[in-house]
Amino acid sequence: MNKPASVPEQFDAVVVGAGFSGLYMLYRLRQLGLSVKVFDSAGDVGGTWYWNRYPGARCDVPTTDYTFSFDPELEKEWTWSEKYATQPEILEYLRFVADRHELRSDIEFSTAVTAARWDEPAKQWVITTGGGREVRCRHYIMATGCLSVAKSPDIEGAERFAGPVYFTSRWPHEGVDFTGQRVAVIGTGSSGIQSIPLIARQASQLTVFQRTANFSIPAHNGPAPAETLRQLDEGRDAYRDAARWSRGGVPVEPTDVLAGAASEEVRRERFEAAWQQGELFGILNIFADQGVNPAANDIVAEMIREKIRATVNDPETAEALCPRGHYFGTKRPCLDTGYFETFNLPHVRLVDLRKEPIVSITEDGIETAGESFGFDAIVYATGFDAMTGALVGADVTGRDGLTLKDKWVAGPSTYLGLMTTGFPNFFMLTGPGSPSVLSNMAVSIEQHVDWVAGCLKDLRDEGLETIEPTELAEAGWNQHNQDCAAITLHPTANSWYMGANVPGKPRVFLPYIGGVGAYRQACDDVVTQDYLGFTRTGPGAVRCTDGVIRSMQPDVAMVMEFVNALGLPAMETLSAAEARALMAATAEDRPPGPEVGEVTDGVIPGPDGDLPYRLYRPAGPPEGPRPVVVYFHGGGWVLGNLDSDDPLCRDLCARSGAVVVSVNYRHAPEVRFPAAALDAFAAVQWADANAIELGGIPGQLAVAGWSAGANVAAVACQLARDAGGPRITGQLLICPAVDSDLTRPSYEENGDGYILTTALMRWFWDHYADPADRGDPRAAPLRGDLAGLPPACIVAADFDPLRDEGVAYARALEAAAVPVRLTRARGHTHTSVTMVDVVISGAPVRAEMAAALGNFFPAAEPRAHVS
Ligand code: NA7
Repeated sequence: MNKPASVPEQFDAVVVGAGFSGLYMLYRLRQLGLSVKVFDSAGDVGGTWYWNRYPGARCDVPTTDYTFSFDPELEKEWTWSEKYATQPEILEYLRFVADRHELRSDIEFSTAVTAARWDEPAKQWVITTGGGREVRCRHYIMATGCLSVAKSPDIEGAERFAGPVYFTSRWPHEGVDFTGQRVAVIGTGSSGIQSIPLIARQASQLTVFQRTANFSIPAHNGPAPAETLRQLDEGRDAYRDAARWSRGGVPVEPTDVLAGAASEEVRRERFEAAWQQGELFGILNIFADQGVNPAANDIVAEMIREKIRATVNDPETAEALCPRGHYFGTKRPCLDTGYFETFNLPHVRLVDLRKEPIVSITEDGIETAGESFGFDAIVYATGFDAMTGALVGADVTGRDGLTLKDKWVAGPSTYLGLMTTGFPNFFMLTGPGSPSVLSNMAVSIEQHVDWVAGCLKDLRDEGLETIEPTELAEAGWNQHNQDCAAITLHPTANSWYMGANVPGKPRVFLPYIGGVGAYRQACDDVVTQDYLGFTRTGPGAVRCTDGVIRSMQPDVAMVMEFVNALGLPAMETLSAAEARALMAATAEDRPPGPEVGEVTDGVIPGPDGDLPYRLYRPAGPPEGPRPVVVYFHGGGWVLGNLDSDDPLCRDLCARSGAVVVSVNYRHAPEVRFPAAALDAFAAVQWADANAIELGGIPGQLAVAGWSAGANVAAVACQLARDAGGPRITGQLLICPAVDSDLTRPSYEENGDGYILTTALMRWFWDHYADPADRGDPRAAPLRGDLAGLPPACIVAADFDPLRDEGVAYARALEAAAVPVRLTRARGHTHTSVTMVDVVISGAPVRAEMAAALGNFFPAAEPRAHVS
C-alpha cells in the first residue's frame, strides 16, 4: 500500500502581517469560527511598529484616537502615557492586545510569504512561504501595511559607503549609539524630522541632506489631551462613533471658514490655535478651502514659514528650511519636537540638495556638487514604496495567470481599496483606493476588517464560496477616487501619495480622499445593495448585482447634501414671485466668478420694449475687436435675470476670450410663449447689427444659453436660418430644454433630488406655454427642421432630467449634418456645471465649453486662460 501523499495545510483564511490590521483580522475571523493562519516575517507582532524603531519614532495621530475600539475592556485596561506615544509604547500595546486575546497561537513569525496563486478549480489560494512550504486557503488577506516596503536608496554610489548604514524603517533592535560620530541623515520626511533632534544629541557632527523642505508643526507632546479624555469619559462609544463617521477618523468638526472671507485677525487666531494644539487634523482644518484653493493654502503655508523663520537663527538656513513648491498638506505634514531648533546647534548643518545635489556616496562620506563630506555613519530616512509596494511585491497570481504586478503596471486598480478584479477572495486591508494613510489608521483598519469579516460571514451564510468585484464597479471606483483627488491640490505634489517618490512608479493618487465617514457609507451601501459591484459564486450559483456605487462628482454631492439640508420649499409649490425671491436669496453668498476686463450694462430694443443686457469684455491683450457670444440665462422661462448667471458669464468670457453679451428676455407667466424666443432672436439681430459698437468682429457671432436660455438660443438659431440671417457661427447649449416631452428616461432617473426636478420642469412648461403650443419648434426646437443650423456644442449632465433631450438634440443635429460636439458633464447635475468657484469639478467642463466657443471662431486670437 502506498503512503498517502502529505495533505497540505488548509485554512479558511491566510493573513499576511501581524500589525494593527492583521491582529484585529485574526480576532474577527476567529470570532466567526474560521480557521486562520497569520504569517509575518517579523519576530513578533507590531507590523510597522516592530520595524520602525528609529529614535524619536512616534505616531502622528493622538494615541487616544490611534487605538483599537473593538474591545471596551481593552480600552479600560490600557492607558496611554502621552499624547503621541513612542514606538516602544505602541509596540507594547500591540503585544498587550496579542496577549489579551491569545492571538500568537495562530501567528507564525519569522515566516515570509513569497508567493500566492489562485487555484480556480479548487477555488483556493495556494500560498508559498519562505521555505517553499505550501498552504492552501479559501481567502487570502493582505494586512501588509501601507508603509512597510522601504524605498531602496536611489542615490549614486550608495553601496560604496564602508561605514554603517541605517534605515529608519529597519532600525537595529539593540539601538544605535552615535556618540562622537559624524552622522549624515538623508531625508526630511516624518522619519527624518522625528529622528534628527535625537541623533543630534549624540552625534559630534550631524549633517542633514534635504531634498524637499517639509511642513512641520510642533507636536506639543505631553499628557493625553484633556479635552479628548473628558469626551471619552463622558461617552466613549459616542466619541468612537463620531470618529468612525468623521472625515479623518478623529472627531474634528470640519470648519466652514473660508480663508478669503476671514479677516487677518481671524486668520491668525485660527492659525495660532491650531499651532498650539499641535495636531495634524487641526492644522489641516484652519480654513475650509485650504486643501482646494491655492490662495487659501498659501495663507497657511506662509504663516508656517513665518514660524520657521522665527525659530531658526541663521536666515539662510531658515529660508532653506521653508517649504516651497508644494501646497501645505499635499505631502504628509509632520509633527516634531524641536526639529527646527536643532538647526541652531553649532554641530548641526543643513545641506540643501536643490542647490547642491548629491553627486555620489563615497567610501567615507558624501560628495555633493560643491563639497566633500566625511561621515562615520549614514542614516537613510528616504521613505517607502507606499501603499502598493508590499502588495505588488508579494508575487500574487490571480485567475488566468494574471499577476497583480502586471495588472497594476499603470497604477493600482481596486474596488473600495478592498479587492481587485481577477483576484477572487483576495482582500487588501487599507489598500489603495481606501482612506488609509489620509486617516487615523486605527479607525480605517477596524472598518476594513469589520467589512471583510461581515463579507466572509455573508458568503458563508449564503452558501457562497467566492467574491470578486466586477470590472464596471472597479472602474467606477477608480474614477471616483481620482475625481475626489482632482478637486484638491494633492495631484500637484510630488508626494508618496502620488507615487512620485519612487522612480518609475506610475503617477496616480493612491489613497481615497473623500473622507472616512463617506467611505464607510459607500462600503455599507455596497452591502445593503446586495454587494453591488461584486460577483459572488457558490456551488451552482452566480450572484451579481452590477453597478457603480458612487458616480456623482464628490463636490456636487456635497452641494446636494448642503442644499437638501437647507430644507427649502419645492419651487413648484411657490408663486413665480416667491420662486424668484428664493432663487435670488440662494445666490446671495456665492463667489462672484473671475475678474474680467470690463462689465457694462445697457438696453437693447426688443420686439415689445427694451431688454436689459450686460456686456463682459475679457481682460488683457489682444486689444481690438473680439468675437461676440450672445448669452441667455436659465430659469425655466420664469426665473433668472442678468445677475443670476453673472458668474457663469464671467467665466465663459475669461476662458473663451470672447465678448459675452448676456441678454434678459421677457419672462412667463407675465408674458408667455413665444415672447422669450422672439426676444432672443431680436437680441441676436441687434448684436449682429451692432457688432462693431460692441467691440466685436463682424460675422463672428455665436449664441449660448443654459437650460431655458439654451432653449431660446437654439430657437434663435432656427429663426435666423429661416429669416436668412443673421449668420450665427455656433451655438453652445448647456443642459438645454429642447423638447416638451417629459417622458424620456432621464426625467424618471433624475426626476427628484437634484434641484431641477421633473415636477419643477412641468411647472416651468405650465407657466411658459399652452399645451397646444408645446409642439411648436419655437418651444420645442427638437421638433423643428434642423438642416442648415450652426455648429453646436451641447452639454448633457448625467444627473439632469434634461439629459436625454440634450443628447437627442445632438443626435438629431448630427442626422441633419450639423457639426455637433456632445460634452458629457460626468457626475454633474443640471445646475452644478454653472456653479463657478463652488463646484470645482465643473471647471474642466466649462473649459470644454470655452474651447467649443473658440472653435466657432477659428480665426480668433489666442484666448485668455483661467485654470
Ligand atoms: P517620506 O515622508 O517619504 O520622506 C522621505 C524623505 O526622504 C523625503 O524628504 C524625501 O525627499 C527624501 N528622499 C527620498 N529619496 C531621496 C533621495 N534619493 N535623495 C535625497 N532625499 C531623498 O518618508 P518617512 O519615512 O519620513 O515618512 C513616511 C510616513 O511614515 C510619514 O508620512 C508618516 O505617515 C509615517 P522628497 O520629499 O521626496 O523630495
